[in-house]
Amino acid sequence: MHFSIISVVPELLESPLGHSMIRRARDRGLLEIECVDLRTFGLGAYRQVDDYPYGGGAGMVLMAEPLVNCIENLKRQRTYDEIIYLTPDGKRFDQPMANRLSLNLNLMLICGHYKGIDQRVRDHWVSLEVSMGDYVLSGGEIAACALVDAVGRLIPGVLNDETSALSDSFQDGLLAPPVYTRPAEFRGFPVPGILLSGHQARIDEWRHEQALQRTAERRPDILGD
Ligand code: 6GU
Repeated sequence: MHFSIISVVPELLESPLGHSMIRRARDRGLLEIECVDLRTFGLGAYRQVDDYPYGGGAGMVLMAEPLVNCIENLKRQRTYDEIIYLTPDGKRFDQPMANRLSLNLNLMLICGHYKGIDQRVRDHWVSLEVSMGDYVLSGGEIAACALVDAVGRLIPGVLNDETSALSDSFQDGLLAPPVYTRPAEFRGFPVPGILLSGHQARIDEWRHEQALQRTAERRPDILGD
């Protein structure tokens, strides 16, 4: 799977996408991530990428021309399944959306900055607008990293234990149950005895009950009925 990420601060993308699982997926060729500096397509001697908003108001707007030149340059190199703009007024990202996006071959991500991007780019070039939640980040880069991580880890072979994505919180509509590791007692606090019992069927049942209970307590909104 290939991601092309357009940003005015590509440095922000490097570390989050350069370690751990995502790094290993890239090293193994399961995941390609290309970060494109929008400034490369900036206009004039100063490589201008933003300008004042028509009608006035605070903040700058990313101009249509550098952005569309960048998008068109990328589109000459591959066929994108989606051109995604990361924005707080987009469709809320969730596990089902991550699952759907993981079925694609090529995704382009556009990180906005300042007051956003010229609306004409959104209207005529962007195919999907995605938000990471109801709060405002100062740019789309951290949101893009979250999307690439959530989607990238679903690509077959990326996780060491391929079944482990299936037991994630949200993947079955429930939060994940609590987990414990050694020692069996820590500062007087024991691990629930059932986990040491060796009865796999009862352990599975206990985990399911814990997941239900945790979801009911913390996220009753995601419980169907
Ligand atoms: Cl995708 N971008 C920005 N700038 N802020 C956000 C967001 C995205 N999602 C939530 N807040």
